[in-house]
Amino acid sequence: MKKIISVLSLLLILLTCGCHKELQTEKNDLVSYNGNLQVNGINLQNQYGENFRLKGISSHNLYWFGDLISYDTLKELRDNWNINVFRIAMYTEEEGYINNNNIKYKVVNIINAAIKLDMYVIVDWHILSDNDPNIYIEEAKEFFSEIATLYKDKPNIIYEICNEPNGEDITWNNDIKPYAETLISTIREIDEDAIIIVGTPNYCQDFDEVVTNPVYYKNIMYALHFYTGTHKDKLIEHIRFVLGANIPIFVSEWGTSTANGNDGVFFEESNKWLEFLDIYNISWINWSLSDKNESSAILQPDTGILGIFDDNYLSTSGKYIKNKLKKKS
Ligand code: IDC
Repeated sequence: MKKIISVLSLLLILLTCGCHKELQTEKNDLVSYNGNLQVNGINLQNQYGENFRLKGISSHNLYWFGDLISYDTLKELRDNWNINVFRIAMYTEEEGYINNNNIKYKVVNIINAAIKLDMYVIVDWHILSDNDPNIYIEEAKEFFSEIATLYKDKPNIIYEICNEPNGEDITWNNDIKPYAETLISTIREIDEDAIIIVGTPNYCQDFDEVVTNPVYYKNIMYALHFYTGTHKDKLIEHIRFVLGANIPIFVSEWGTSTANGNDGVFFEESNKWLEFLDIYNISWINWSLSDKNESSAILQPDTGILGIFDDNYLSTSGKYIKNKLKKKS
C-alpha cells in the first residue's frame, strides 16, 4: 500500500511539473530571443527576420489603477496568461502626465519590471479628451526624449506616440502626420530603430489619408483600435483594404465591450475580430487591466489583483481574454 501511495504521489508530482512547464512562457516569446523588432511590409518581425506577434494587456489610467501593476502581476501575466507585451497607458489629461508629471516614475517602474521579466513593453502617450496630439506636443517631445535616453539600448521598448487622435477637424494630413514626424524624429535622434506606433484619425479607425500619405521612416506601425460591440464588419473591410495597401497595423487597444468600455461581453463579434487578426498575424492588446465596474475590465469590480492569480475573480471579459491568450496561434 505504502509503495502504491509513493508511486502515486511521484506520478502526481511529475504530472503537476508537466502542467506547470506547459504554462511557462516559451523562449520564443521573450525579448532575449527576439531582440530588436522590425517591420517588413505589413509584418512585425524579430531580429532574425521571422514573423513575430505580440499579444498582451493594457493598463487602465495609471493614476486610478496603476497600483494593480507590479513585477509580480507582470510575471503572472507572462507565465500563466502567455502575454509577451504589456501596454502602459499613460493618460495625458484626466489626472495624467500634464498635471501630474510624477506619473512618469510609475511608468519607469513598470518598464524596469518588464525588462527584468524579458518582456516587451509599450509606452503609450494616452491622449483622449485632448483630441489633437499637437496640444501637448512640447510635453510629448520632452517625455519621449527622456524615456528614449533611458532605454535606447533596450530592445524591450515600443513607443506609442498618440493614443487616439479624434474630432472631425483633426486630420491625418494636417494634424496627425506632422505631429508624428516631429515625434518620430525626436525619438530617432536618440533611439535609431525601435518600433514606433502612430495613432490614426477618428480614434484609430480611419486610414484613408494614411494609405495615400504614410510617413517615410522605417519600423513604423499604425494603430487600429476597435470595440467589438460597436465596430464591426465595416471596419474589418476597411482594414482589409488598408493591409492590401501595405500599411502595417498594430492593434494597440481593443475591447470586448462597446466603445464606452461597457455593455459587453460581445463574444461572437470578438471571435470574428480575433480570427481576422489571426489571418494577418496582427499583434493585439486588450483593454484593460482594471477592477473598475465596467465590462471591458478583466477583473471583477473592486477585487484588486486577485483575478490575476485566481480565475474566480476574473470578469467575464477577463476569462475570455485569458483563454484567447493561452491558445497559441
Ligand atoms: C475608458 C475607460 C473608462 C474611462 C474612460 C475615460 O474604460 O473607465 O472612464 O476611458 O478615461 C478608448 C480609450 C480608452 C477608453 C476606452 C473605453 O483609448 O481610454 O477607456 N476606449 O471607452 N478608445 C475607445 C474606447
